[in-house]
Amino acid sequence: MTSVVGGGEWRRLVAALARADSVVVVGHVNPDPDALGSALALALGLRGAGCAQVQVTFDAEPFAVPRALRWLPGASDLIVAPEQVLAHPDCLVAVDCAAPDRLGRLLEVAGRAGVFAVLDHHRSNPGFGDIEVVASDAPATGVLVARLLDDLGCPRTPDIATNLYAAISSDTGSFRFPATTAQTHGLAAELHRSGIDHSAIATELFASRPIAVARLAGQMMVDAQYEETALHGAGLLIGIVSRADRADLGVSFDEVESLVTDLAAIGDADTAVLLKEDDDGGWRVSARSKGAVDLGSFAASRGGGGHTQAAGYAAAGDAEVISADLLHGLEGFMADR
Ligand SMILES: [Mn+2]
Repeated sequence: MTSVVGGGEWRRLVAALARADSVVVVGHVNPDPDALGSALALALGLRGAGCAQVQVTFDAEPFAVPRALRWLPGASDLIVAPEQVLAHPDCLVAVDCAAPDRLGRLLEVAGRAGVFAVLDHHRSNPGFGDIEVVASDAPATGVLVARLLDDLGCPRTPDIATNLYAAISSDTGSFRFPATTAQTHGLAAELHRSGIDHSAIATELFASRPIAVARLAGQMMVDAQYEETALHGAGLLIGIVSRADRADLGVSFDEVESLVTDLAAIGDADTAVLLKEDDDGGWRVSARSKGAVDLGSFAASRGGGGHTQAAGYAAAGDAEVISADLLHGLEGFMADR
C-alpha cells in the first residue's frame, strides 16, 4: 500500500523491535481506539514473540484508561501509568502520535530509550524520533501495526486481531472515510479470518454510549451554533461542551470526544467542530469536514494537526473567542476540489 512500508526506516524499525528485550509502546495523550488498539496489538505481538518486558502507556491527567476502551484485549495487564514505565527501555515506540507533544510526559522517557521510534499516519507529522515511519496514506495506524507484526513474524491471534480491527474500524468511521481502500477492506477480511467477533467490536465502539453522555450530546446539539452561509455556503456547525456541562451530568473529558461524530453526521453543514473544555479549563478543538476544508492545514496553523477531513488542536481562552476564530479563520483553508 504505502511506500514507507518495507522502506529503509521501516526495516530499521523491524530490526530494532526484533532485537529489543524491553519495549514501551506509547499512544497519544487521551488515546482513541486507533492509538490504544494499535499499541496493545503491537505489545501483544512482541510479548508473544518472546520480548521479555513490554508495556503500553500514554499520558492523561489524571491517568486512567478511558472507560470506553477497557474492553480492548490486553488493556488490563499491559497498560501501566507513565510513572511506572521502565526508565531505560531498549526501544520506545510512539504510535498514532502526530507531534512530539502528543506523547505528553512520556517524551522525556523517549529521550532515555535506546531507540525512539515513531509509527504514525498523520499527514501533519513533521517527523521526529530516531526512526520515523509516517505513512500518510494509511487510514489508521492499526494498518501499519498489522504489517509490522507480519514482518516480525508474529501470528495474528484473535486478541491482536480484535485490537487491530477496533483501531481500523474506528479511524475509518466504520470504513466510510475516503482513506478507506480496497486494501483496507482486504485487511479487515484477513482480521475476520483471525477469529474476531466484528459485531461485538462494533457494539463496543459505536453502540455503547452511556445515557449521561447521550443527554450531554442532546444539550450540546440544541445549543450548537449553525452558520449556514459560512465557508462560501458549505456551512459550519460548532458544538461546545464546557466542564460545567460535564460536571452536571458526571461525564469525563475523554467521554466527550465521540460527540464530534454526532455533529459531523449532520448534512446541513460541511464542517463540524466540537469545543470541549478539560478539567483545568483548557480547550480541545476537534474538527471534521466532508471535503470543503483542509482541516489538517488549518489545525497545523493553530499548533495542532491531523488529516484533511479530521484534525484537532488545543486552545486557551473563551469559547466565544475560539468560535470566532473558527468562523473567520477556516475560510482561508478551503480545499482545492
Ligand atoms: Mn489514527
